Amino acid sequence: MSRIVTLDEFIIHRQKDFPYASGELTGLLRDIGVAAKIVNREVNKAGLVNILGVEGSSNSSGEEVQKLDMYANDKLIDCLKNSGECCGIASEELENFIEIPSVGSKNAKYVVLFDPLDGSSNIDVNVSVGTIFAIYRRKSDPSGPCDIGDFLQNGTDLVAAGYVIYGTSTIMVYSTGRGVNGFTLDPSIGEFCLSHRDIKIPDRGGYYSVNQGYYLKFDVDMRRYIDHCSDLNLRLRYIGSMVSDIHRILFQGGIFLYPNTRKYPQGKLRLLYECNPLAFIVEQAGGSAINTRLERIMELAPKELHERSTIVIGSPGMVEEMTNFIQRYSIPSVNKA
Ligand code: AHM
Ligand code: MG
Repeated sequence: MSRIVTLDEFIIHRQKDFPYASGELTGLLRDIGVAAKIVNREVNKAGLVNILGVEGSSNSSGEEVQKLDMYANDKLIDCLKNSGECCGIASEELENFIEIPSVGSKNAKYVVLFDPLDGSSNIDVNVSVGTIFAIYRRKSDPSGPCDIGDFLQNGTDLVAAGYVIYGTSTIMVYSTGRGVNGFTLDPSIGEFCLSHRDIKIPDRGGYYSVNQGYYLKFDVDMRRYIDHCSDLNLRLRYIGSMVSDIHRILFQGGIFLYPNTRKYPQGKLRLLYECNPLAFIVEQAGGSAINTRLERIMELAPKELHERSTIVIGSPGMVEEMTNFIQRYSIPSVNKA
């Protein structure tokens, strides 16, 4: 039997890959791992305690906030505050970023952005949800407070990103720019253990993921591509929890699309804490991620914290094929995001 490698061991071992690493990033990833275990505990007992359902307030985009969203948000903030490696946090559930006061004499070098519980409309019905995170090195002077410029960085500047899925098992997948690895939580020992080493996405797959209920609200190029997927007898899988759909595609191949609709002319998903970290993971695994203007997601220059983007992401052969449809069928006058 091969030896179990825990997340902590793996992170510390990998620290040696970075010539000037001094352990801060290692500490941050471990903090996120701890928060994920706490969130996992609550997600798993959500049916037993009064934590399900709508909290009653709205988030920065006017959507209903679920109780577990806020719980996950608070636990991530608490854990990231502890080690003093993070100087600022931005979250889907916070209108503005928050500054983290320095711990002792440490000048924290990193900011973290996250969607604490992606797919939260699924919580009440026991469907997988997940945490998505993105870590950047701050650009501002480390001796002072962080500023908005630290958060509005391109995906190409990401230092690390990943996600945790609270599903049939709880899995953390992350990358520091040297491949993608997955860790499954073993509840009996309370540790994330290396279970998926150096994940590589297949060039093509048998699945496509899109909210086909919006078919008539999509542009003609998107409709043609969806018809093509159907002609190929691809299987439609759409969980309503992007992180879970991407997780399946990472292993089995496929394509995920959230294009512009009439309701969301810029796309629905958030560039900074949904699209960019998942694009980073998928690219690191050999896949592709673009918007419907055929721009690479990771190269988009963000203008605001809660900016939305269209996205086409997944197996490289399928994203390329989708690109051909956009080039062939897009109507130039249509104002796409
Ligand atoms: P959330 O972060 O508020 O849960 O919203 C993001 C989610 C994605 O996980 C999912 O793919 C998408 O919204 C579903 O949206 P729709 O119901 O419009 O298809
Ligand atoms: Mg989300």
